[in-house]
Amino acid sequence: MENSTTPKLITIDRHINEEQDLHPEATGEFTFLLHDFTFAIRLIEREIRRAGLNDILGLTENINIHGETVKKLDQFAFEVIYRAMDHNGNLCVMACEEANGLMKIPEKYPKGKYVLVFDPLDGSSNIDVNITLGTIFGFYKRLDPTLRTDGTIEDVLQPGRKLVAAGYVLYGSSTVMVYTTGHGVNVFTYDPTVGEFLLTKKGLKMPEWNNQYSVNEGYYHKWDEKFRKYIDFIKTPSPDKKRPYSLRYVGTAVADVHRVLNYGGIFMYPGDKSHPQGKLRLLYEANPLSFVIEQAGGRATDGQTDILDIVPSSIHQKTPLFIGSKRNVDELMEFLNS
Ligand code: AHM
Ligand code: MG
Repeated sequence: MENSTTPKLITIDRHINEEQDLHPEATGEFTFLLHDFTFAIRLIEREIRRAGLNDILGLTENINIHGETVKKLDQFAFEVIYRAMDHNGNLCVMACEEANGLMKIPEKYPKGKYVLVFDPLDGSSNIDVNITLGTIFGFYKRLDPTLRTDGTIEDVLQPGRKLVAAGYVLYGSSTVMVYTTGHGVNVFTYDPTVGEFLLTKKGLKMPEWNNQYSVNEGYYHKWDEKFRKYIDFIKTPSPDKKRPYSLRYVGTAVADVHRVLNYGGIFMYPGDKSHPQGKLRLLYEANPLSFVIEQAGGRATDGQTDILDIVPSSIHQKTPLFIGSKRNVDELMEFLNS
């Protein structure tokens, strides 16, 4: 039987091991971390796929730090990730959209050299209506990796440029994990029959341009003049038929950015009169998504600074986000800088 051209079947664990082999200095700690993280993701994926059957839809009685009512599935995802990651000895601290302060590693467990930041369930408003959800994550090395003490706020407040790995999981028509360690973007698709993530795209590069845009245009009246002009421009028909652009908006950042990653175009969540910093969080959403998009050849900015160069000053800091194909973001910047 001819099998020399058949692509290799690679699980995410195998892929992580192979990447580790490229770094002789690697201790294997990071491999363990990702192994535990993908285990948590499998549990979340199982719960999402059974949502509606397992009394998990709807609200809890808790209000989170952002004043939003926490949904049951949000709470579940948050707890599962924390419980899968708190005891493996490789993390020194975690921070997450749903927790008020830093999430410490319990005293009884050893502390390691990595920091985890995450948005356990992105797209909460879509939970009860069967629309695509996501999980976003990023790993940093702590500032002094030789320490074995609790991680500090300084360990968490590092710019996105310092991420050692980041990505997201998209619970869509299938579940995919999109992941980078700074050596290109790899996509793994979950096979629920065997419980494994399998490598389905390696070194993904995004289109340089596309005439699709994604933004909550209901806020048009609150945007500043320059941004409105850009939106008016991309909707105005042009003789070469490249405009008007098509609008696509799911309302789950992971889903909107994933479409942009694959098809090209631009996703935007700008600041506005009542929310100058927009809605999305720098640490848990903008940074990991921007790391992926840059690694795929795209661009991400807050309108002035590349997202990955912003030095955070607080863990729940928000930022305007303009992210996508390089030429699309460049075009927007011409309007913002005019
Ligand atoms: P969440 O993490 O609480 O779900 O909030 C973030 C979500 C993003 O996924 C999405 O892009 C945005 O909120 C949608 O906000 P809006 O409803 O204002 O368009
Ligand atoms: Mg979110």
